[in-house]
Amino acid sequence: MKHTATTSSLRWTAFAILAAAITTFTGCDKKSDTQSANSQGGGKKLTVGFSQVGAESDWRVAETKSIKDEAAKRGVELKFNDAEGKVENQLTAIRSFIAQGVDAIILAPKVETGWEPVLKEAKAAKIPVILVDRGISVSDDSLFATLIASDFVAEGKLAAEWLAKKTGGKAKIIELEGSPGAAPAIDRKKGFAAGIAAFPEMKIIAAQSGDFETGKGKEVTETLLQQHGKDVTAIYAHNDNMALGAIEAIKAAGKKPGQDIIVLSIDGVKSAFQAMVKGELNCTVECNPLLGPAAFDAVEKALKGDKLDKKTIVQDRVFDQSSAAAELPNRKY
Ligand code: GYE
Repeated sequence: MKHTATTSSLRWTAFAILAAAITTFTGCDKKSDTQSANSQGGGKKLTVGFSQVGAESDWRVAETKSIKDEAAKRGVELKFNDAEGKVENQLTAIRSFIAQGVDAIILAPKVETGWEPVLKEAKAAKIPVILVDRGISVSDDSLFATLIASDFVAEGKLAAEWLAKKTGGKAKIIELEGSPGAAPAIDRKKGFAAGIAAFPEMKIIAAQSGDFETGKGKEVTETLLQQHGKDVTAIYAHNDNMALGAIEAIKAAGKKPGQDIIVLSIDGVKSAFQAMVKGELNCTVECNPLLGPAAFDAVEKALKGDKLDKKTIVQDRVFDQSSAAAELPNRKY
């Protein structure tokens, strides 16, 4: 998504001017712009709870930082919970945010299912929930205000298209999947499968979850290379961190990552660009984690009662070794 600091501050200024005008019109005490913008009527500082999955990848660390930085910039009090990869911890965190009476909740849900009861509790308490980065499946979409995320099916397709072009439509692929039940794992698999469907000589010969982590990506690749090492020509990982782990495993097996085996993944974190510059990673499809500004814009709109789109799609790009060196200095995460 093209959400620059400039657009953000323009909107901010417009909002502050509007708030000041309303204050003057209603004859209330004049407050500073910041107080006005943060107040929900009474000059009260906004309190927002953020339930984060964990810190399993560089992407997620960047997302956490973006949300924390944006809260600080806007003078919002952020209650942050790191669920350490456990859905139960996310449910507990959300219930605790509700009990504390936060103004809004930002949720990065680990998996797609199981959210209805807790979201109903938030709705009953009139606390808007903004979903960031991963979608959920619920029967009633009024249970969340909006979802701000990338199109993971499209990302998987872009990865498949890049690989088809690179290999002339011929590859024996190991797929390193993300966390079971997570939207990006489900959709990146779906998109990739759709992308290679037109190429009968592109086959996934093994697929296993590496839970979006470097260490697990390495472990799983080691095992799969022992079983399929002679055949594998490409490894497609649902995120960069697992690809970086796979690169280590390929080296340990005495092969050259990026040459003997093509490695491609999704996210576009700095370490992936470094690996492309070294010639070890071939391609990464960007997935922008800098969701803080859009998340807090959505919080403010939801609290004002403005209508929000149910989904905001973040725009992503494809990078490979031909564009990596030029792009590396521009990477923000
Ligand atoms: O690709 C991965 C992370 O939900 C889009 O989760 C996110 C994914 C991201 O751990 O690195």
